[in-house]
Amino acid sequence: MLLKAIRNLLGYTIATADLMTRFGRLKRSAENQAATNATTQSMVLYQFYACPFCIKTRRAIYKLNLNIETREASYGTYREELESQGGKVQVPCLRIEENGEVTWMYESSAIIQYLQERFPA
Ligand SMILES: N[C@@H](CCC(=O)N[C@@H](CS)C(=O)NCC(=O)O)C(=O)O
Repeated sequence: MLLKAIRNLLGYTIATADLMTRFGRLKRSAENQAATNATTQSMVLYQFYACPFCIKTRRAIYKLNLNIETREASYGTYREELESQGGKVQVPCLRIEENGEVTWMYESSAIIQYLQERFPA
């Protein structure tokens, strides 16, 4: 209980520090950004807001200037969805729906690498 509270406090502190130190986003032409936005519409990031791995992933998404919906999976419907459809409750997890196929990508480093390769600077 106490450990959980400390972990949450730390997580929210890191999340706030992240928001306060976000400089420089990738700039694209209007057309390129519109095409990128269209592609990322098929992606959703399941996350816990104060999880350090999720903060790291959100920061990379910000830097790459990607509009990816986030879903809070620490409780409720999105948690159940992540477990039943993704296979386990572990965040971050990127849900990618393309050509009628759904992929649940776990591991922050794998997600960041995938996004960097898919949307290069
Ligand atoms: N190696 C993973 C670690 C992810 C991880 O440990 N996530 C924790 C939250 S910080 C989690 O999903 N825990 C499951 C739970 O608390 O139910 C990554 O880099 O994504």
